[in-house]
Amino acid sequence: MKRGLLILIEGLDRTGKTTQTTLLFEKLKPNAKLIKFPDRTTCIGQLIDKYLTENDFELPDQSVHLLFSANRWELSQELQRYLLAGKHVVMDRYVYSGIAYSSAKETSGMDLEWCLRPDKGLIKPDLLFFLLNEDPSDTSSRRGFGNERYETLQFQDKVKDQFFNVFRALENYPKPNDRLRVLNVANCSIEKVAQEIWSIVQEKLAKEPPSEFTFF
Ligand code: 2DT
Repeated sequence: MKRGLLILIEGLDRTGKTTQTTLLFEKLKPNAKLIKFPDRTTCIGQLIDKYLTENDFELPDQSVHLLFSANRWELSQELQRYLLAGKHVVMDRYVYSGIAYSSAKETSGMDLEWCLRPDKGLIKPDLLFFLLNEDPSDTSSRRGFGNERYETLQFQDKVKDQFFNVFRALENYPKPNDRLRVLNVANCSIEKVAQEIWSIVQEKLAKEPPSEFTFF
């Protein structure tokens, strides 16, 4: 049986990731699953949620990083099972967010290599979309921005730089790459972005799917 594709959508806060993952999932249904990280429903996910939403709940940055990674490992076998059963998995955030957000915390001494280590061995996506809003002040005007930890313009700017450092380190960015597509979504309608994503996904689906997994 052909295995399913792992399609990941990454980006800064409020760039439309969740909307786009949902729209793509709807198009691929019923042969698809939707996975969002952090998955706040698991025991580890509940701790992460408390950290993100309660300002007085403090944890060392290193512990938080490891919790996010542990949250991915919690779902890793399920993920592999879905893909092997031929289901496509649409994913909202993953390892790239994990590294970019943690390494943007400059005082904690967690560099890219440190951050990647606990995620080593997780399945790599077949397609990775990075939604970029070139004007971050635009993002902040979206509903709900500022409610959670990390949602400040200054921090988002650092995270953006770190995303590109991660892409340089892991995906050979800016050289052409089969996996990574950077989409500038500033001033684009939801429908236009969805269309662009869908045409790239269809192109990928038309090709012979890779039988082997690649891992971080
Ligand atoms: P959402 O707003 O998408 O629910 O994310 N984050 C996420 C990390 O710091 N590390 C990770 O590994 C992941 C997956 C990004 C909540 C916040 O959690 C951050 C924003």
